[in-house]
Amino acid sequence: MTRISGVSLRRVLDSRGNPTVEADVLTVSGGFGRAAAPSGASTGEHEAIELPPGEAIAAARKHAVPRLVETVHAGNQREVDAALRGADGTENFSALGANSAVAISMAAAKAGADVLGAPLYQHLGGTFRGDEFPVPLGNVVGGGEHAADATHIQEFLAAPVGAPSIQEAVFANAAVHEEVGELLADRGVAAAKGDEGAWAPAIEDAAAFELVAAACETVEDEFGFEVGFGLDIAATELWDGTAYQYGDESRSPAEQVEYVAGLVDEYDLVYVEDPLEEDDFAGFADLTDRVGSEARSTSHASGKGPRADRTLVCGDDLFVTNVERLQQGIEQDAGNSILIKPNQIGTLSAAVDAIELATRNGLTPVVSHRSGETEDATIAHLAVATGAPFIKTGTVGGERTAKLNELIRIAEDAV
Ligand code: 2PG
Ligand code: MG
Repeated sequence: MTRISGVSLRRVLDSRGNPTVEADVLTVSGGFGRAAAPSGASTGEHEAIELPPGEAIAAARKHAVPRLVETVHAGNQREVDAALRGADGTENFSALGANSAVAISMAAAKAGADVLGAPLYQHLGGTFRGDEFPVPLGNVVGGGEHAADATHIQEFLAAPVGAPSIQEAVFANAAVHEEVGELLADRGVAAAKGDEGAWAPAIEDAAAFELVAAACETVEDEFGFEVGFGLDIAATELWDGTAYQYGDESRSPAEQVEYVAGLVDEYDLVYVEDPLEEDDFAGFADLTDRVGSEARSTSHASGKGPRADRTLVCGDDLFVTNVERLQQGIEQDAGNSILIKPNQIGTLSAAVDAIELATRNGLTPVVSHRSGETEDATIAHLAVATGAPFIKTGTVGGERTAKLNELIRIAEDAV
């Protein structure tokens, strides 16, 4: 019933105004799924390859579509993704483009769910899926590759770890975003928004820490549960081959570990992503040893749950959702968390493999958007289906709220 009868591909707009790949998958019984590939700006060296959308579409039409149509079942995700791998024939989707691959992979999953009449999270997660909901990490201030003349640290992320429901968590993050906007206005600082909708003011990182800490505290009091915060340092973008460059300030790898450990202590950070450059497994291990194994010292006892009990040291560019790189991290104790971005690896099956390997080894998976996004909400379903404890998907802006509002709808259905 889920046998694929057609695949169509087109170029659509992403949130940065760039073209990206959208795929439709049809089944013989009339099932339909549509999905679009996101696109990163601070991309890791070891990610699967994103081709220019026109090229990726032409390659997929030539090599992938003939393998899928009339042969493969949309309801069998492993079969779909193996066909995509076979059509590509490289290690990193450089022939097909990870953008075509992931769009087809996600569209097939939706077509499979459609035939079954099940919501996507249920189709992907099955009946033994838990009923845990991810805590949304919400970007409220940022710079780096996502905004010019703003903070060096790419993302300051609100983390409402004490929220009793996904809905309250989502609204708490929006409240932190609003509060930061008001604090900036009070100080007379003009601020545009970066690629993910976070404020992008021309302020020092130190000032951003004070603003975000104050805003989280205000929202915590207002909502009555713990609202901590975290960072995506995106350190590869600061790394010049010898040191980390923060404008006029420079930090050696050892100083970087010291600096980040100090920030974790001072601000009781819930989460630190990419604190070191993308090949520094040893540095990740060092920092994880310093801050990732002990209980957080939060003074805000309210609602403190198991999700907030240790600082997550998360590998994004380090692991690139790749089980081989994750395995290396596991062997070296480099990090205690992995960011999961399906387009970094090209298929939903490979993303689920990374989540499962992480979970089996005590690492926390965090499902994530990209800075360039569309209205596609597949990652909301993936996070719920796999019981991922966190999802990073922005705070405001239509392409971000598409995922957040979908989580609210899923919760109504699933809890
Ligand atoms: C990141 C992401 C998403 P980009 O670094 O984690 O926030 O950014 O998509 O630009 O890689
Ligand atoms: Mg990152």
